[in-house]
Amino acid sequence: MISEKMQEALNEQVNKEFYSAYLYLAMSAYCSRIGLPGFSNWMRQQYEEESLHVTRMYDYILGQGSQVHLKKIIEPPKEYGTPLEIFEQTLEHEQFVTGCINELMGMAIKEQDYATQTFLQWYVTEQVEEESNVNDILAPLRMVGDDKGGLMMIDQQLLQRVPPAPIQPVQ
Ligand code: OFO
Repeated sequence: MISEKMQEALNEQVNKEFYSAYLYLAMSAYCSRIGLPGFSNWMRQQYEEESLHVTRMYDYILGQGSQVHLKKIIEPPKEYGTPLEIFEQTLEHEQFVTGCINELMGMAIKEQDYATQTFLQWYVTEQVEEESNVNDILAPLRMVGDDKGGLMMIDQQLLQRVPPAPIQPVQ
């Protein structure tokens, strides 16, 4: 059982995870449009990963006997600038999501909601990985700057990203 306040907060987070998925799909389309198939692939796999974040939280809300409330998803931008700018925006977004997860965890601690704390711990760990993955791409992007050859090499590496493994269902 979770509180109504927690139910509402988790539903808000479901919406934010949906937005993340939507944002990365829009970025994938943008990268494809500007001729960067590797960047497009990376964003497409990120979209798949965010979709798993959504359904994991959705399943938890239902499993707690609570109500899922699917809200309107904000429209993501159409333009994202240079490859470096795309990943700067990605990092900024992931830092925002980390803050949201931390707030949720703070609420679960305050409410002595141990089940939700355990559930959210997965997202806390995931956010560390998300930010680290983006930083690992930002570093070479900053190094190559405008060098087209360097950007093409990074694009080839990003083409290697494979679809995420399915996430274990929440008990
Ligand atoms: Fe769901 O982790 Fe990114 O946004």
